[in-house]
Amino acid sequence: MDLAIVGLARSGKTTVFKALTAGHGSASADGRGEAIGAVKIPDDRLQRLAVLVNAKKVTPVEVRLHDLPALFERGAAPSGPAAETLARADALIHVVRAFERDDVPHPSGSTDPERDITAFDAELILNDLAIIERRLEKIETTARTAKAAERELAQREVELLGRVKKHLDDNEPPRDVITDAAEIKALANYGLLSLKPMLILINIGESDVAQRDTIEAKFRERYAKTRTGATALCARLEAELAELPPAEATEFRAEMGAGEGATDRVLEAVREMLALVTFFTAGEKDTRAWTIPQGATVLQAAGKIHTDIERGFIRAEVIGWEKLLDLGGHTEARKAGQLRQEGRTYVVQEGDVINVLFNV
Ligand SMILES: Nc1nc2c(ncn2[C@@H]2O[C@H](COP(=O)(O)OP(=O)(O)OP(=O)(O)O)[C@@H](O)[C@H]2O)c(=O)[nH]1
Ligand SMILES: [Mg+2]
Repeated sequence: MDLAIVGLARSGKTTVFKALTAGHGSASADGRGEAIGAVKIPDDRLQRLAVLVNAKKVTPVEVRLHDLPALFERGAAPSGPAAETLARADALIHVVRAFERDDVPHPSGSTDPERDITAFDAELILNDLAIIERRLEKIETTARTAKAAERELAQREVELLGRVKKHLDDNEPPRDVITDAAEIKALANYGLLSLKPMLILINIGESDVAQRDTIEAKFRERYAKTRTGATALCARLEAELAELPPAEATEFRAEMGAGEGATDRVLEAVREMLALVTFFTAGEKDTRAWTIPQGATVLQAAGKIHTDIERGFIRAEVIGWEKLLDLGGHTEARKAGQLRQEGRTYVVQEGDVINVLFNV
């Protein structure tokens, strides 16, 4: 999963990146000047499953975070490596400045998170309108003149793009209204930024840390929708805490009323926003956690593991992680008649341990 950290200049993007990646895997520059950090999602269930099957290797879900430069400076559309990263990203983390600091001037002269959220969305919308208008111009001719099969495809595309455009014209980011998986897939190649799920991350000042929950609730109420999430944290404090030994960090957190760690909270907010479920494969060689969209079938889960496994799918043996641990393993679960045999249309549930039987 790739998450792009975006926002206006000096909103705290790099500080958020540091807070989320420090002490969690590697941060590296990719040679183009963009920092990339890999964060492994901590999951206690996975660790326990690995112990149960005596796994040689444990593979958590990995999230790649990309720290991007400020977008839309002087109204310019994203270009070069930043544009590529944005196009590939599964979701955006929009860092919004809510901290006050005289020595770090805000590009608009004052701190006003609501204004910045609206302004940033307006930039995303403008960017996408230009893309859609260019595409519509090209394809409208095809929709009128091409041979029947091609014409029908083009007409369908014109219809879908027209609908997206209507939302953009109304200043409404389509991420919250175009939610049909097939439609999102059909639009995937355009790189529409306002269609990407977005977590609004309110970067609060140190003096507001004790009010974090209240602030977060306020922004959630106002902005959280289908594929827009909202959370609040003090990036600078979190970046500093992330550098401390865990025990010390916990003590500081308690003293400051800073709650749980930033990484866990942000990743949980992303998971919730993307409506992902986690499933496990409990192999001796490798016990692994995976994520797929809510409502996905076990056949899609198989495809995530390997396309060969999807192609040769016969059936899947499925059991909830807790039940598997209670029973003591797959052999015991089978004996107890608790290892369910599921066909390709079975909808994967949170915490399922899945073993796909397949032939190649
Ligand atoms: N007081 C305070 N300062 C912060 C906080 N987050 C960031 N800053 C400061 O704001 C300045 C800008 O932070 P960066 O993380 O570099 O911001 P950025 O969005 O990456 O900036 P650009 O990449 O230049 O657009 C730095 O001096 C940070 O220390 C915060 O939560 N509280
Ligand atoms: Mg930066």
